[in-house]
This record gives sequence, structure tokens and C-alpha cells, in this order.
Amino acid sequence: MDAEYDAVVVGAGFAGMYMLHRLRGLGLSAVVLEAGDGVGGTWYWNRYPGARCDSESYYYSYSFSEELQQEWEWSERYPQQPEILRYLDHVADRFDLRRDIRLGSRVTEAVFDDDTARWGLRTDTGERYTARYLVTAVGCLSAANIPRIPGLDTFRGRWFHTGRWPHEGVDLTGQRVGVVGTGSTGIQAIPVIARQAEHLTVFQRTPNYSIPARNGPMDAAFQREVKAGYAGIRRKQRESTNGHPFDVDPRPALSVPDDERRTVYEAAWQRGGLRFRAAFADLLTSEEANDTASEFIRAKIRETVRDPATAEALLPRDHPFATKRPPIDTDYFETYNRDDVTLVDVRQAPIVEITRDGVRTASASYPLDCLVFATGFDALTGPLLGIDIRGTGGRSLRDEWSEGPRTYLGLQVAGFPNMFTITGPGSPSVLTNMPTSIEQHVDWIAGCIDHMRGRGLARIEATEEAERAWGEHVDEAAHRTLLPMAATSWYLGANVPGKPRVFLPYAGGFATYARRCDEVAAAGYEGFVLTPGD
Ligand code: N01
Repeated sequence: MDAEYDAVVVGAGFAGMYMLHRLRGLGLSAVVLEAGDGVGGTWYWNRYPGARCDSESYYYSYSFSEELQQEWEWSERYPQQPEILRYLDHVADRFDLRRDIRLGSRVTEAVFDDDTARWGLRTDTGERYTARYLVTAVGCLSAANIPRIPGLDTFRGRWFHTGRWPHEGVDLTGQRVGVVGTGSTGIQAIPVIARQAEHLTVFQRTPNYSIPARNGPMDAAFQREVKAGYAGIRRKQRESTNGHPFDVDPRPALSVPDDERRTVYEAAWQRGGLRFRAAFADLLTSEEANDTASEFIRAKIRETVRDPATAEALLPRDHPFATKRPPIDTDYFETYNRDDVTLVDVRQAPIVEITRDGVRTASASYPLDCLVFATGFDALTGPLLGIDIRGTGGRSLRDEWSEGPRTYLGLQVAGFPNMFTITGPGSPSVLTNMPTSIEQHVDWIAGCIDHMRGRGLARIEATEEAERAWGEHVDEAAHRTLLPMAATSWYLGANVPGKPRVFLPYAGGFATYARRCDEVAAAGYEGFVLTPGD
């Protein structure tokens, strides 16, 4: 027997839990199906050494409940994974969400029934659900990208992907460890692994810019100030480009004299964190401006890393700063001054195979006891295409997106009525502070469902025309920035062999995007067809 609901939500991370809360508030019956054995999504799975949020704790959090934001105490400037997971567990309990969350239920199939205008879902445990609305809250970075390197199955040591780290932890003491990948994850993990392992070998394909995090304990006076000023902080987040409560320096980088510009960068470097991007207004729109920031960071790397050949290999040169998601770190470049850490440039000498004993590149072999893949994710589309989703007339989302995703506002796909995709491709998502984007999407979806129920509407579907126009706008917004210049960026799908090269998130800015969503709703859901039903 199918379990019948008004809405099924897939995923119990930040997005799925808040969606459930809002759906309940509308009086809908709703269930959340979650593959993991606990809530938390990204923060349930990513338990690698050093896993920590790159956004600051006081605003990487829900804003929907004043009581919640007043009662929760963050202990550090950047929260560690266990602390964020505790927070999300607290949210699940505080809002009594668990009774409608089914853990250990991976959705394998979702099929729209044209006759009933309802979705039918199936899980890997054989359970079946039907619902009027399907809301995907599957996360943007949840489908692990494990490179297909020949010989991995012959490796005698242990290997792990950072996004599937064992819950009991991994003791790396006395081990020869290899890390593949120097994105945000690798850059967080490498210093921590280096302190534990006997020897660490880092296999780097693309050198990365990284800014010091300057983490530290949360100052009690600052915490009090934040709590007193939350209304203003949240407003600022919602009026911003990236969902962070930062002021961007309004000046173009080249409008100030060289020494003043260096002073601005130095102050931003010392303050630390993603706010470095806000040092000048045009870092992501002018190559000349960006060059000044990129060169400042390269000089810092040269200053930090003692061995000139290693420093040279660590210098990012093939893309402008922040055109790939900028990592932030604690002692990343300093780690290469350790005698027990080796950097291997696999762009110079690619990995050829994994043997029983370790990794063999085109120029040498590296014996290892443990191999860590910090190789990222099949971002944005991977988690959705991992489910066999069928819309009207049995059309398959995998087929529809074979040349890249097409969405309207990153919220819906033409031909897939009543399916909403929280932080889907074509929305600002990964270019922003995720909880801000998640709350905006959930609120919009809740408003839309409320509108439909109030008017006896049973079905909402994006038009192909609206979808096409939005796709063009997403592309145009990306090309108004330097973002497409990073040829190896996962924003473009470039990290997954064979994935279509389409700029995935919407680069027009969070506030602009949210305004557009509100205008669409105010115009009676312009670009959607709404149909009455029972
Ligand atoms: O993944 P990545 P990530 N051989 O794709 C390399 C978020 N995040 O997990 O650049 C050798 O960025 C790949 O090389 P290249 C954040 O949004 C947030 O680090 O493709 N190398 C790259 O160096 C972030 O951006 C937090 O040439 C291979 C690395 O692996 C996103 O997650 C913390 C390879 C992958 O980097 C993803 O970050 C951590 C191969 N076959 C992450 N395949 C927060 O704190 C890939 N690589 C919120």
C-alpha cells in the first residue's frame, strides 16, 4: 500500500527540515525521506578530519525562528562539523520534526501520474509513497565524485572519499597517507591529516587560492552583540549578493593607489575568511582588478612556503581568484614546510594507476597505507539525477538534462509539474551562504503551495518558454562575471568527466534573484501554468 501525503520532501538537511516545518505550518501532511541514518545532510556525511564551515557560525544558521537564534550558542567563529550536526539535531527535536522523517530511506524513483496529478515515489527499502507535491532537498554537494582510476580495487590499503567518511573516524597515526584533491575539502583536511600521519603525500591537479580562516573561540561580547542585532544581520544577508552580512568595498580595485590597495588586501588577509572577496567591488568583474588580488595571494604563498620549487607548484595561475569557490584554511600553505609532507603535481605527471601498494604517476610511485579522495562532488545535478525522476508522459529527467540542466528559476523543470527543487541548478545556491538561499526557496515554495490550495489549484508547471528564457539569463549572468574563466571549476561541471559544461548556479546575485522570485509570485506565478483540480 502506498503511504499518501500532501507532500514528500527528499532529504533531511538544512533544506528538508525547514521545508517540513513550513509545510506543517500550512496544515499539509508531509513526510521527509532521508537516505542517511540521521538528519543533517551535508553535515551528516562530511566527517573528514578538519571538516568545518567556511561561513561564520552566527549567520550560517536558520533565521526563521527568533527563539532558535537567541537560544543557540556557537562556540567558534567557524563551526566544526560535529557542532553543526548538534545544531541540526537540536532543530529536529525543538520543532518536533523527527516523527515525520523516515531515515535510511533512499528515494530511487519518482514518477508523476498524469491522471491524478500526483507523484509516486519508491525507496530502496521498497516503500512507496504518493503525494501531490514533490520537493527535492537533496543538497548541491551530496553525490560523491570518486575518480575512476585504474587499479583502485587492487589497493591493499584503506581508501575513503571525504564526503563518505566513516562515522567512527579513521586513525591515521603511523600511516603513509595520500590525499587526492586540493579544493576546499582537501585544503581543510590536509593540515589536520599531516599532524596525524607518519607521512602525507598530496596529489594536486590544480593549485588553489586560499585565504586564512583566522578561526578562534566565539567571543562572548560579540555573541551578545550578534543576538541583539540579528534583525539587521539577517536583513543585510538578504540584501546581499552572496547571502553573507558583509559590506563590499564600493571602490574598484584600480581606483586606489598601489600602496593603499595592498593595505586593504593585507587587512582583509589578516581578518581572514571569505570576506576577502569583498575587498573591492570589481574583483569578479574586471580581470585587471582581479589580477591585483590574485597576485597578492601568490606573493603570500611564496612568503609562506620555504621551498621555492614547492611554492612555485602551489601558485594558482590558470584561473582568476574566486572564479573557483575560494577555500579558506588554517595553516594550509604552512603545512608544506613540514618534512613529512610531499606535494606531487599530477598535472605535470598524471596519476596512471593505483597499485596494490599505492599510487603510480607518470614519473614515480608513492607507497601508501591510506588514500583519501578529496575529489569533490557531481555538483547540483548529480543528486537529482541519482533518482530516476519521470515527469509528464513518462519523460525522464536524465534524458531532459543530457546536455545540461534546464530549469525555471532553479525551482521547477518544465514537464515535471508540482516538483520543486530547493537550491536547484539555475538558482544562486552554491554561490551563496546556503542557509540563506535555502530559506528563501523554502519560503517561496510554501507561499506557492499556499496560493494553490487557497484557489483550488492542483497543478503547477513551468512553461518551456519561461525555462528557456531563464536558462539564457543564467548564462548571461555568468558571462557578466569572470566565473566562466575557471576551466576546471565544478561550477561548470568540469570536475566530472563527461558532464556537460554548463555554468550551473545563477550568478546574478542573491538579492536580485530573490526579488525576481517575488515578482513572479506577485504576478500570479508568471511563467508557470496553474491548473485547477480537486
Ligand atoms: O571539491 P572540489 P571539494 N585526479 O571539486 C581534484 C564546498 N565545501 O570537496 O581542480 C586528481 O572543489 C580537483 O582538481 P581540479 C565548497 O563549496 C564547503 O574540495 O578539478 N585530482 C580539486 O582539486 C567547495 O567548493 C565547505 O583540477 C582530482 C579537488 O579534487 C565544494 O564543497 C568545506 C581528480 C576537488 O575539489 C567542493 O569542495 C568543504 C582526479 N581524477 C567543501 N578529480 C564548507 O566549509 C578531482 N580532483 C562550507
